[in-house]
Amino acid sequence: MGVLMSKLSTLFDGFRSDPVRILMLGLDAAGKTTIMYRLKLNETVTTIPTIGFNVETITPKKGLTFVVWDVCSQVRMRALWKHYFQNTQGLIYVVDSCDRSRFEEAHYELTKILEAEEMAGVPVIILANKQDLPNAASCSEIAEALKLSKLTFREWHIQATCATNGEGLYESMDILGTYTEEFKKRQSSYFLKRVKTTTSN
Ligand code: G3D
Ligand code: MG
Repeated sequence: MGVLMSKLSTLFDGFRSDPVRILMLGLDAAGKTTIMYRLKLNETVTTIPTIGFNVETITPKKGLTFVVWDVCSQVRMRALWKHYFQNTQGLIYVVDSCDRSRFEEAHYELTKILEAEEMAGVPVIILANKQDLPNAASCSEIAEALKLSKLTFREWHIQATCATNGEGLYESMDILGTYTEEFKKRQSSYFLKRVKTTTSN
């Protein structure tokens, strides 16, 4: 029994250094694809509305590898988001900080995502993007509009970003890395406890 537990522990230690599966969502035109390629290439790419999804492996810092799924977000396609939830270890939720008229919609969609069973406990980083534009809402204004203080049973953080010059992106990925590490540890200890209970019954 002890040997089995220690083998499982070693197995999960191995998982910890595996790439982390990150889902990036948010309303259309919030800046998701721009963020993805800023992180991947450190340059601003010309984007067209995403059809289907983009998936890229990014390494925001040494020893931290994310596989980021940037899924199309036009209204009629949002019903497909749920098909990407399984095995997600971190969520990046991007908000256009200038588009106050859509904060309520952004809140509605975020709530729906986080209510899904597969997303239970998954940490979330909210990117208050387009901070370079005049009249961009602050993080606290967006936090209030998205009712972030009501988020429970998961770690979250809101970060001001500008995808076109990269400001705030690396800091937020660093925090996400820490959160996903904790999430993976909690998942493996939960799994180990379940194995222990099953084998001792
Ligand atoms: P999406 O993938 O979330 O749908 P995109 O959004 O990455 O396609 O970006 C939508 C538009 O917002 C793009 O402009 C892009 O250049 C712009 N954008 C993204 N991030 C920022 C930012 O931080 N600041 C500013 N000023 N613009 C940003 P176009 O003109 O191509 O539609
Ligand atoms: Mg896109």
